[in-house]
Amino acid sequence: VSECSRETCFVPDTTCDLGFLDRSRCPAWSAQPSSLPVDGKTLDDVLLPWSGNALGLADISFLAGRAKPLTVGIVGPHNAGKTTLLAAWYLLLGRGLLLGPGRKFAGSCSLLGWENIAGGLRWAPGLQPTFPPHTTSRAGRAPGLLHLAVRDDAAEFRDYLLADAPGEWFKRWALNRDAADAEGARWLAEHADAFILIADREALSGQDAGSARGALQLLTQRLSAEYGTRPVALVWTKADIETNSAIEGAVRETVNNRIPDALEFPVSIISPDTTAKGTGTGLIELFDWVLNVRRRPAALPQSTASCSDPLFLFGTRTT
Ligand SMILES: Nc1nc2c(ncn2[C@@H]2O[C@H](COP(=O)(O)OP(=O)(O)OP(=O)(O)O)[C@@H](O)[C@H]2O)c(=O)[nH]1
Ligand SMILES: [Mg+2]
Repeated sequence: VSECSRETCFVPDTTCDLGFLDRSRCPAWSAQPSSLPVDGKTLDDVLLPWSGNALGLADISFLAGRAKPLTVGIVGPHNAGKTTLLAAWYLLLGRGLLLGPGRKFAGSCSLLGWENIAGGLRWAPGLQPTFPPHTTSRAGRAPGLLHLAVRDDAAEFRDYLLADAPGEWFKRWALNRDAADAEGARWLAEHADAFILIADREALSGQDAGSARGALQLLTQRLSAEYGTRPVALVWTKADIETNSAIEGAVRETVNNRIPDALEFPVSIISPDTTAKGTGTGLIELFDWVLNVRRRPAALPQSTASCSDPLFLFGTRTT
């Protein structure tokens, strides 16, 4: 909970959003003078506009000031492997294997957030790797957006925001687009530049495969009504698990019918025996797809003016 009365201010997590380095001078802060100083932080500490944790909606404005980040919505049911996918990417990034030739890591404002989800997967000698704990619906600064900046050989710089949202949101959103507790899913549907639709191979081959299929088909229908012309990847997670081809075929058919241009990627954090590097299956290929997502260029209105100078073209009125 912020100590400031303003909803968009998260002092002492981040800096004062009105720009006051000396908090006692901020009119919104002085409403609660008794709460100074906080957590051993003195007034002289200069705070950054980010805390390092996963970013919330109010936090991304300072990032968007540089250039609009490309936002990727990872859409899928509960326990489908969404967070694991992000964690696996982070660990590959740390080993220098994720970005491929010609691209370089250029910073992140949510390293702590990445570390939080990936810490459990980090391998330590003598320990079995474990999966991240379940992510629950969180209120407030959510969905958790993980930030990554990438620079390529042509010195082109890009910010990416990868959304780690809980499966519950999408379940409610699939049933009812306007559900009160699907706010986060709606935000993603509106703002994402690309979608990763997660199909959980474990759920689709297990005991409740029928209901998992139904839920995924419902989610596909919802997404198909929302994605417009944005790129969609259909990702089969837990690709190491035996498939139920009838169920998988039914899901594939629904996706092909509803979102015909969706590309398919099977991924798994388990590497096939032949690769000694331990890079999993399909993870790097999928991230390469993410890196190549581009926003559609803005469409300018058709001009009916007959002026040949582009500077005056749109200002000219034809009467
Ligand atoms: N066999 C196998 N299991 C996996 C793989 N990736 C994830 N899992 C399993 O999937 C479970 C759930 O993973 P999460 O990443 O937490 O799922 P999630 O989609 O983030 O779930 P919510 O946040 O609750 O919506 C893990 O505990 C693992 O058991 C994989 O590649 N192979
Ligand atoms: Mg999760």
